[in-house]
Amino acid sequence: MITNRTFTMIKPDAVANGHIGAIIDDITKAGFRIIALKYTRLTPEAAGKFYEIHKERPFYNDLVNFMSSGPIIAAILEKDNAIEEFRTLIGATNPAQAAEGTIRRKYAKSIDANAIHGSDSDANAEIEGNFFFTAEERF
Ligand code: 3AN
Repeated sequence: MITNRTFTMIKPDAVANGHIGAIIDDITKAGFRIIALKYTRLTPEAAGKFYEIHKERPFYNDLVNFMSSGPIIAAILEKDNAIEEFRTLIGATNPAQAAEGTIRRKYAKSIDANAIHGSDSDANAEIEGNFFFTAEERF
């Protein structure tokens, strides 16, 4: 099991609002190494599959619609203790509760359009990274 990697997406709101460069700058300045990175767009079907884990939650349909509403950045990142450190860097799911200086506090406007995704476990980081990148791209 890989323990020093996480997976992230810069979500459609942050891409549309012109924050790609600033967010990547925050990520690399925090000491994360970029292993793989792509600018892409999720179809509603792909977004539905990616968020299948949330299928029973009341916000599932809105989440799928939002995540397929425009281009995103997908990336695999590496750093010691990556999952925890990255979730600290991005801040709470609800940007109103995110700590000062976190990516969501700086760039997100609402709990649904919250600028960035960060994996919540090593197992999910691997599943999510595999969703977007081939074995060669993840090397
Ligand atoms: P996180 O991304 O912080 O791990 P999760 O895994 O609980 O949060 O939720 C996945 C995504 O679903 C969030 N990033 C957010 O976009 C959306 N979401 C979570 N909770 C809500 C909610 N109460 N209302 C609307 N969207 C939500």
